[in-house]
Amino acid sequence: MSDVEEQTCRKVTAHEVDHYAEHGWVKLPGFLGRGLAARLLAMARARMGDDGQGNAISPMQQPFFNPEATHGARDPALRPLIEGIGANARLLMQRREGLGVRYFGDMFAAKLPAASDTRHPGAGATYFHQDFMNWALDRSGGMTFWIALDDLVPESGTMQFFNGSHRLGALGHYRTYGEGDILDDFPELLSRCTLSEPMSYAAGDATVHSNLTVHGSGENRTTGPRWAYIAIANPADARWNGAPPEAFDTAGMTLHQQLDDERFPIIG
Ligand SMILES: O=C(O)CCC(=O)C(=O)O
Repeated sequence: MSDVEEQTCRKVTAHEVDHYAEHGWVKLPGFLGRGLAARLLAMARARMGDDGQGNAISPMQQPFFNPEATHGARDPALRPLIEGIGANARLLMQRREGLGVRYFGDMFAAKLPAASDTRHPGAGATYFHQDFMNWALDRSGGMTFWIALDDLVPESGTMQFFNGSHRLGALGHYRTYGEGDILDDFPELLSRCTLSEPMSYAAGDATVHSNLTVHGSGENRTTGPRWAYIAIANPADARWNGAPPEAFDTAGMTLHQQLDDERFPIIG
């Protein structure tokens, strides 16, 4: 493998682009080489500890995983990967000629073992939801690259997707389902879409899902953290819709402005 490949991801194939368009998600085997996946895992462990709980508790508390923001767009060690992800997002997005892709965020995501006592939130199941409403943007098209940093099996709490659910429109904010999930409000998902099996990933494999695709994952029933790296991309013309997002600070922003280049640089 060349030095360049060791710093970034491979390119998606035409078949993968078609799968994403049809199903709203796609699996990317060998998206990162094993060397890069191992380096990212070492970085995650250095920042979060071997138990995935050594970092500060995130203000954005949710049961899905313990997050550690990585600010990859301004980290020289991560920037080549972020740009590789941007280039792939552009291929998957299939928007108008010349429209770029913006960085939106990236983080390590350690789903903590359900059976052990944890200091952090993040040891629950990821109940089924869409991402779009939480991003406070005026248009969809954005997507999440979810990259396994370790070999992961369904018992680790791996991703599942409702096939084609990206065509069903906006199905509510993930914090509005009380003790339940999206299926309480939208049981028709079960008749209108099939559900993928929980994924198995080798370290470096990824899935990408649209921000309108309903997804979730089970509890981590293993004894160690489930290590993933998540990077999010949006169309370059995305604008703030005026809602208070969890993902970014809106101080100084004006309604319907495009995301700024400083925090959300063009990456593809
Ligand atoms: O890692 C998980 O379990 C959930 C991830 C997720 O919801 C997302 O990447 O949008």
